[in-house]
Formats: sequence, structure tokens, C-alpha cells
Amino acid sequence: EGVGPQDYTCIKLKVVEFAPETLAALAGNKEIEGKQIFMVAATLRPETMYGQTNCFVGVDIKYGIFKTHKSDELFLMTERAARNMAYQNLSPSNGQVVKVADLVGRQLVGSQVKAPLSVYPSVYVLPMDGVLATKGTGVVTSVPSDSPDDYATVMDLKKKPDYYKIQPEWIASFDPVPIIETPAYGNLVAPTLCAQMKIASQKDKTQLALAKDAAYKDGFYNGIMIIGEMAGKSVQEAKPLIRQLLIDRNDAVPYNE
Ligand code: A2H
Repeated sequence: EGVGPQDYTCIKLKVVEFAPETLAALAGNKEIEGKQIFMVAATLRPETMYGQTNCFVGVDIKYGIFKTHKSDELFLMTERAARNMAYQNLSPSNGQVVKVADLVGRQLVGSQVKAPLSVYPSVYVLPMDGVLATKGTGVVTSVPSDSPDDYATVMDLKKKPDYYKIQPEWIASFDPVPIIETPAYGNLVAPTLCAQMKIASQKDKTQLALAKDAAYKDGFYNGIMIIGEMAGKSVQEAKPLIRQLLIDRNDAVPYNE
């Protein structure tokens, strides 16, 4: 965990189709009938959401579906996040946590969600080893163009779909999207850094920590948006504007921990 409070943007990825395993786990559950269910992903880089290619869960992490401040919307995330949200006006009443279903990450893999701003109309839920149950919501939205962790994981999944128990087509045609241009690493910062640093897998933790640092600094201080509503603006300028745009469209909520 970081040293101080972290200001996240929680992106609402609307479930468009649950995987058969999820549906089996939810069979007969009356509480979810007629409700919109969102997988909620905490990010520090809302300006990168144009480049979402999938959503990550930890296969052994326990998730729940929770009532929210809106009667027709349910959030899928860890119970820990639901408890924090209950004190940030994101639950039915202050401090109240209402869980309507229990799920395990592996049951969610293969589900399809709509990722706001993404160039892909819908994306798949896939497994990532390093998702922490103790940070954010336990759901990570994946932007392989700008996050070395996401790119390295996507490479693993493309190389070994059987090992990760996924269908190749859940990721094969979802290429990283150029969304930010930087002088040092071009318009695909994470793939460029991973190639330069010979990072081949999400297991290369030491190298990935260095790449993450370099990508974050170059993207934030020197990046220019090359896609979407803020194209032409610097990342520093675009970040709060895109965050607000997502919140105004009901596609995100502010969240701190
Ligand atoms: B970021 P910090 Cl493009 N477990 O979003 C592991 N990682 C998690 C997580 C969890 N439970 N919850 C959030 N994260 C990731 C975008 C992004 C992110 C880009 C580049 C860098 C980056 C797309 N993924 O983060 O420890 C989320 O990934 C690198 C810092 O609180 C979130 O932002 O600093 C970031 O880690 C939060 O990490």
C-alpha cells in the first residue's frame, strides 16, 4: 500500500454477458433481477480509458455483488471496497453494506463487460496473477498500451491460453491502442518499454517495477493525448478533465482509500 490516501477513479464496467460459470453461481438469485451490474475498477489513470482491452480479476479473490447509492445499480468488487464505499456515499445509506451475491474470481473469467470510452465495444474478463485483494476494488481495468503490468499479463495470456484457462479469442484481436504520444517511448509506451527491457512475462516483477515508473513519469509529464475528446492536450491537462467527463456521464465514481 502507498504512504498516504490515494485518489482513485472507479470505472464502471457494465456487465453485458456473464460467463456460464458466473450464471451458474447466480442462478435463482432474485436480488439481481432487473438490475444493472457493474464490475468496478480503481484506476489512477482515467485518461488512458480509451485503450481498455480487457478487465482483470484475481482467480482466487473473493468478490461480492453489492447494493449501491442507486437502486437500479449493483457493484461487483471486494467486500473490503464495499465497506470503504459505504462511507463515501456509494451505498444505500451511510455505513451500510448490503451484499446480494458471493463470487470467486475464476467464476468471472470469460464474462463480457462494456468499458467506458474504450475503442472496443465490449471486452472480456481475464485472469491476472498480481491483483491484490487489499487494494482498490480487486478489479483492474487493463490498458496494455500504457501499463507495463497489463501488457506483460496480456502477453502471457496470448502465449499460454490453455495454462490460464481462457479462450484465445478473448484477447487475440484486442490489440493495444495508441492513445498517448511521448517523446521517449512513442505511442505505445508499455510495449516499447517491455521490448527495450526484455520483459516477457508478468512474473518479471523487478523489471516491471522499473518499467512502471518510467511509463508513469514519461506519460504524465511528457505525454500528449492522441485520441478522444482531449486529443492534442497534454496528459496533465487531460487527466482531470477526462475524470470529470466519466463522472458526469455516470461511467465512474470518485473513490479514496
Ligand atoms: B492503473 P497504486 Cl494505464 N491490484 O490503471 C493490483 N493492481 C491494481 C489494483 C489491485 N487490486 N487496483 C488497481 N491496480 C492498478 C491503469 C494504469 C494504472 C495505467 C498505468 C499505470 C497504472 C490501467 N491499468 O498503475 O498502488 C491500477 O492500474 C500504475 C501505478 O494505488 C491502478 O492504476 O499506486 C494502479 O494499480 C493503482 O496502484
